[in-house]
Parts: sequence; structure tokens; C-alpha cells
Amino acid sequence: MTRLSNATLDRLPPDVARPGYERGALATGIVHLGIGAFHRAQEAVFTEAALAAGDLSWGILGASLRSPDTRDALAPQDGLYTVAVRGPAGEDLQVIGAVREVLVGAEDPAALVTAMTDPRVRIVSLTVTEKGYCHDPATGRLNEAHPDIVHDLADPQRPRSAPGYLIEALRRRRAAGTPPFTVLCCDNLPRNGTTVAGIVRDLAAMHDGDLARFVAGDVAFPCTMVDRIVPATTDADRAAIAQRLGVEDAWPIVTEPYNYWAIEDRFPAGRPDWPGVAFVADIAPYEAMKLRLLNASHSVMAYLGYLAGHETIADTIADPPFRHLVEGLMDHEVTPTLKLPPGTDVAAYKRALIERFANPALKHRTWQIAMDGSQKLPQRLLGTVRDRRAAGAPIDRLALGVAGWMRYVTGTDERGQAIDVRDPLAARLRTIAGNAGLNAARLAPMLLEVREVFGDDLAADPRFRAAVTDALSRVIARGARGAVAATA
Ligand code: CS2
Repeated sequence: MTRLSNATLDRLPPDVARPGYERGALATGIVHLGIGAFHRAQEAVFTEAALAAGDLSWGILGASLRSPDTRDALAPQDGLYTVAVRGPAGEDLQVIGAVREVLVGAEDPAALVTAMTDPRVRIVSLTVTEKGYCHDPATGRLNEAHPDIVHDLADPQRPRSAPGYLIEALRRRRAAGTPPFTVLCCDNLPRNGTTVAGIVRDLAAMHDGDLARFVAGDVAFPCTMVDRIVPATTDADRAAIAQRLGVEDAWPIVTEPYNYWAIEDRFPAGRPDWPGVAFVADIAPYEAMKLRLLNASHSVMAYLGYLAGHETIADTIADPPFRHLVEGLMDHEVTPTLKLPPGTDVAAYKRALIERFANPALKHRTWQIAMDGSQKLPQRLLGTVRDRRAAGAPIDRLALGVAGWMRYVTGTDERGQAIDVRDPLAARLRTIAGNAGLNAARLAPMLLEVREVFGDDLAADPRFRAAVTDALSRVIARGARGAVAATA
């Protein structure tokens, strides 16, 4: 089958949206580190709308820090790819033209640094996942012992880590008298811009104090809240999309209609006039609402749903005890901790979340969301636990979610089958689980000693320890579904 490309754009059926602007006239204004499915379904879609509105200076150069897959798929397609939006009304297809080029950091780090020093590049945005910042998730500080950071300190001109790329490019821009770009973190981290600013400043300080002062004083790191559910694309999705396009797209995206982006408006070097983006003064209430309601529910469903034999989030939320658990978690344990964004109808947001989780057209695997739990639990569940603990309020459902993670990272499911646990700490977690055995009174306290996740405070908190141990013993004794039914 012929491939999607500039040359085949005009063969697409009329109901497929496509770039109406002159792609050849695009300049690169944004370098994006971590060009996975999420970026291509979110920032790139908002940017496509800005390009369509006429400002062609914001084309995107995407980079994968490691894998060549996205570059290999998109290069023969001139960077074009399809976004399939699946909702109750069916499926809409849009071909996105915003991505001009994709580089692979691991193949040629110097080329990527050079691209980031181009004066026309005014934003470097990132979706490198939680673990890509090489930080300690409990404290948000740079992990100086991280192997990629150790490497980048020894060989800064050929970086491996996202902070390493930012530092080297900022250093070179400064030396050349080029104003710095704005760093736009789009990962699900708490106070993501501020957190990344601290990580980058800490790394700069290990090189030289002047550079650290420049990062702290002259580089903007606005915080963002990003919200769109984007499951991994499957071969069946690819086949169905090719069928509708009449040409092959090796790298399409499947997502939901919902797409939200809130950003603190601090862009000294300028920014696209992104249609539909909420520019806000303080991201904190937006981010807490989203991380603590959406992402927390996702993670709780991921661990417990996987253990209960549910393949997808839609399957999990369709199982009544799980739905009750998620509703109870959101209403009784999370909502009381939130300071809401101005004008927000939180009940409507929660109702919409349940519908979004239930979208049967999205095959969002519990296994996919379960990945990297050690990096996700702090901002999704543990911040809420701290607030509830300070208020002396119950944490049964939150503790059950943590217990689900503990049972999951043992690496063996309820039928004795191996679980493919993907996590930067997987080996250590499995060793702990092996030493403890499937015994809540041993396993829970040993996992609570993983301070990068639980911090010193929660590791030592008797109420939290008791609640998690209790929940884990129920998960072990009754199975995840039984424990959910008993708690919901
Ligand atoms: C998910 C998120 O994979 C995960 O951990 O919880 O990617 C989630 O789908 C997005 O944050 C939704 O905005």
C-alpha cells in the first residue's frame, strides 16, 4: 500500500482533515524532546491549529532520546501522521503536519544539541515521562547518582538525559549571545515547570555556578497541566486507519475527543497563539485536580484491575465494584483535599472522567498505565495521603491503591503467571518481594522503606503503615477484586 506523505495528501478521502497551510514555509520554533504518542496527540494538535491560523514560525522538530522507531516511521511520511479521535459519535481523522523532522538523540546527540541552539527555536518542550528527568520522585530533586547524569557530567557535549540536553543547549546559546528558549515540561509531575527548573539548576550547578545562576534567573519554566488519554496504538488500529485513509500510516495515534492544556503564561521568547489553551496565573489547582482525580484513578485501576484480570481501563470501570471504588476514592478521599480552579464544576469533571474511562473505543491497557509506578505514586496518591493524614481523615481507598501496586510489583499475578513489571526500580522491588514472600506484614513495611517513593515521613507513619498493611493483607487473602468489593 502507498504511504502517507506530502505527495499522497491529496488522495485522502474528503472527510479526513489535513494541513491547509504551506508546509514548505514552516520554520522550526519548537524542539520537542520525547516525541511519543502523547505529544503527537496533544501539543502537536494544538500547534497544528496555531499553524492553521497563519503563524508558520512554530513548526516542531521532534526528538526521541533513545529509540529510532518514531523517526523511522515518520521520515518516509515527511513527518505526517494521523490522529484518530474516537468518541461516542464515531471516529474523526486528522492528518497533522506540524512535525517537520525527527532526530534520534542516541544516534547523534550533537545534532540534537545544535538544533536546540538555533535562534529560531524559542521553546523546548518535553514529554520524556516521569522517569526521564532523573530525579528522586519523593523529593523532586536531581538524582546525582543516576547513570545518565553521571554520564552527562563526564561528557556534557554528548548528553543522554533530558536535563543534560537542556543544560548543554542553554550553555551554548548563552555563549553565543542567543536568548534562552522557554522550557515547557508537559509531563505529569507536580509543579512540573518548577520541578524541572530545580533539576536543571542542580545539574548546572555541578558544572559551574554561573550557569546555575543563569538558569535560575534567565530561563522560564512555565508549569503546565496536560490532559488527554492516549493509549498505545495497536496493529489493529493501524490497519483500520489505513483502510479509511486509503494509504498506509505506520505511526498513527488513537485518542479521545477530550483535549485540555493549561499553561502558566511565561514565555519571554514568545509562544504560538495556541487556540483553545487555558493560560492561567497559577497551575497548582488545575494540576492537583487532574493528577489526584484522573491519574490517581488510573493507577488504582491499573494495579488492581490488572490483578483482577482486566485488560483495559474500560473493562475495569465496567466492573461495578471498581466503579464504586473509583467514585468513592474521588468523592470521599480526593475531592476534600482539592482547592479547585476558578469556576470549576468538580462534580461534572468527575462524571466526565467516568465516561472517559468507560470509552469502549480506547483500548487503554491496565498494563500500560501500571508502568513506572515508583515514579507515579508520589504525585498521584501520596500527596493526597499526606493531606488526609494531616486532616486526620480516612485513607482506606488510597491505601488499597498503594497495596495494589505492592502486590503488582511482586511480579507474579493471582494465577501464578509472571507480570512484566516495567519500572526503573523493578529489580529492587522484585528482590524485596522475593525476600518478604507473599505476606503483607513483611512485604508492606519492606516496600515502604523505598524512600524514593514514600519519603521519610510516610515510611515512618504508623497510621499509613497500618492502613497499607491491612489493605495488602486483604488483596492477598481475597484477591484484588475481592479486596475492591470489600472496600468500595
Ligand atoms: C496515564 C496517563 O499512562 C498513564 O499513567 O495515567 O498517561 C493519562 O492517560 C494522561 O495523563 C491523561 O491526561
